[in-house]
Amino acid sequence: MIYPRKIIHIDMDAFYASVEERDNPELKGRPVIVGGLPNSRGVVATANYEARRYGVHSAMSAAQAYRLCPFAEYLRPRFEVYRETSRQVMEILHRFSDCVEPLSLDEAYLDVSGNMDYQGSATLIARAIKDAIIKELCLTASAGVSYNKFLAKIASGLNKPDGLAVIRPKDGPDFVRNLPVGQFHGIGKATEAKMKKLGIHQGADLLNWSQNALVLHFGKAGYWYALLAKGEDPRPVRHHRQRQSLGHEITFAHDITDMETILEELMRQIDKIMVKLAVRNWLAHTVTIKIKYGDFEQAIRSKTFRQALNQKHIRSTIRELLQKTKVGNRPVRLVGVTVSGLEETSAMLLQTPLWQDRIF
Ligand code: TTP
Ligand code: MG
Repeated sequence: MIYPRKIIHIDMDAFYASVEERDNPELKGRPVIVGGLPNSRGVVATANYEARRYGVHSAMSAAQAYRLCPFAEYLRPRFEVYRETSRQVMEILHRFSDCVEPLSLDEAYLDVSGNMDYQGSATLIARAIKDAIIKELCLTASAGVSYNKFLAKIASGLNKPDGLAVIRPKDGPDFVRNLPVGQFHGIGKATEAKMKKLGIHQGADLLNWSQNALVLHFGKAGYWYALLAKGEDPRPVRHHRQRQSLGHEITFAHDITDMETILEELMRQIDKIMVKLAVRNWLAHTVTIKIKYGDFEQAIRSKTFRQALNQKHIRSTIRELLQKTKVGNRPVRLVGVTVSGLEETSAMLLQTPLWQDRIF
């Protein structure tokens, strides 16, 4: 079975400056520059979009920013507030996936392949994330939706600020063909200059080079460039919390005695769990079912395998475990299933380029 990914990259707009504008409404509509003060030797941390119109940008000296935009509001950063706001942003993101990888205070990847809400549409999930951030924090974020990290991150920058852009699996390869190499993940100024000398300006030029030729010129990174040029990026979203188990349970609205209904519910749960395992590159060795009967008595049945569980035998195992309970004879109020004995696998997930475009 092939598990493709749905990845969202979230990046807050003009983060420090937006927090300042939010906390001081008098700044609204004016150019705002956060960082070193104009008469200092400091640099610009960020500028809001009004100030950017004058050419001010991050890492520029405060003195130069002042020459470009003397009438801007210059503010010292309030890191404590940005850190707290960042924590709130990440808390919102975790509601949509527990596979969240923060990259900085204002940026994170989410793998939402296992989120079946919003009709399973990553685009609708991204919209919901943006809405929650505006509603709860009064800040705007830009979102990029795609089937890998490389393209999700590019997508979040396409319609900034307050943007939402989707690069669908079927469009990825074409998109990359037209992408300047300077925007490729891992290609910095020096490599970009070297590529230009070799006549490589955009993805399409890279495709004309064999992987071997790229490796000859750029070392191991050549393998990476060859992958990116095809619109591929196998890096999984790496969330930090390590888990011991992954499970799901529900309480029925009414007690249920019918074996098939209960089996069906457990199968639905295990399908979700298997997707979650796959998107994290995890394997599980133990499966446990939990049954709570109508009188609250509980039955736990478990089986461990030397080999990792796979979609096929996990289902037959659940059926087998269920037969060791009184399900079918006694009313049941709650059922749950958990997998444990987790190990991380280095095997990369296969990706289908034309996968599920319809609900991306
Ligand atoms: P960015 O996300 O790069 O920039 P931004 O959020 O200000 O603007 P946008 O994403 O809309 O283009 O960085 C996030 C914050 O990190 C930024 O608000 C301030 C800080 N930062 C610095 O302090 N120095 C820097 O050189 C950069 C790039 C960012
Ligand atoms: Mg940002």
